[in-house]
Amino acid sequence: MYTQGLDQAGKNDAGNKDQETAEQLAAFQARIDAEEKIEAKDWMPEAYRRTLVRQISQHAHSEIIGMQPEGNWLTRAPSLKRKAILLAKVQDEAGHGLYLYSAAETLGVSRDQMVADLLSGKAKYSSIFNYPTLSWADIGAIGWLVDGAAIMNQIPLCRCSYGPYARAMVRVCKEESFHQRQGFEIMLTLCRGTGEQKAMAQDALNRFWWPSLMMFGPNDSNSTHSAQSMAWKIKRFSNDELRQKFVDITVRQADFLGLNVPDDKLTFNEETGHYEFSEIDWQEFFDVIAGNGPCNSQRMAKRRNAHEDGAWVREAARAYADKRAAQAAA
Ligand code: FAQ
Repeated sequence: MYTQGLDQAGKNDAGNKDQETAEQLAAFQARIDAEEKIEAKDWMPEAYRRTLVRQISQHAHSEIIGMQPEGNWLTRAPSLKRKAILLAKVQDEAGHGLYLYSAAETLGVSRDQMVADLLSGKAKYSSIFNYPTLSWADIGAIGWLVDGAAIMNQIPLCRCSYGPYARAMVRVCKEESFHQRQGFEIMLTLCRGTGEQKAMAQDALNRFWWPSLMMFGPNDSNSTHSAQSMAWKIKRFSNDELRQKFVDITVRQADFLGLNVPDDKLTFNEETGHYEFSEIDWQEFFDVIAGNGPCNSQRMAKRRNAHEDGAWVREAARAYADKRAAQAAA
């Protein structure tokens, strides 16, 4: 297993934040500033390790919970081809979750612990997956907007200072890029279809636009982790910078589709070369991440059931591993 032998990964020599010396911290920052990759067995400040465990595990949980809204349409996809594509996409998301759990494990946290933190509600997952998928067009909107926002955020993560996370993101981004295109293609097909189909696409955009912008996190002024994460080159761009890049690209794609972005104040500023948009409803965002979004309880209930249903698989794997270990010892 990739993570075997990394039991001490990410732990500083003293295993105690109070004993980190100024020299150690300065030498670590110098490595970051020199664009060196930090690897699992390298010395790192305890706060760097904790930040990565938080972000990578939350990212992994998002991929896993994110399978649910799209999984909802697997049995109702409009054709066999659409069903096969959606099935492959949902499986890709499961794979992303697994790479990310593995990357987090290199930091000395167990997968059992990460899953326990998700199931207890201690760990977050992306706000976007707490919205319902009411029509087939929502599957197009998720690919186009949600995967589109995910790529915007994740391409810079391929240059994250922590090697195992950065490397995991390379393949994830390639797959997300395919997901984004398949979503856009669903939207294009609907927009070139009947009036009813186009209205369905518009309705999906209306419901997914603002939640997609919220995916990038709070405004920079309210982002508790950004300054430190940027100094450590975990994040390369701030939440607002990435959100703006996403708006600038996506509004033009909506124009191409002939759809209206649901924002009366959306205007292109010729001087800055950027679109200006309305204030996000931050109350809604904070309600959703506090567990009070439209589907939070449904998503968590489904995940808990799936975890319980999988208990026999974990038991069987454990029994098999014990048997192999006993054979090897004999
Ligand atoms: N939802 O100080 P910041 C995908 C929390 S993958 C929920 O700005 P940070 C693929 C944040 O955790 C989507 N919580 O935090 C797919 C923190 O709370 P904490 C997931 C959020 O970490 C597509 C607090 O607010 N992608 O979509 C959200 O510096 C289709 C303060 O915020 C990633 O996870 C939110 N939207 O920046 C799958 C990418 N935003 O932890 C299936 C990696 C913020 O102190 C289908 N993550 N919070 O309790 C990141 O880049 C960062 O973690 C940010 C947040 C940018 C999300």
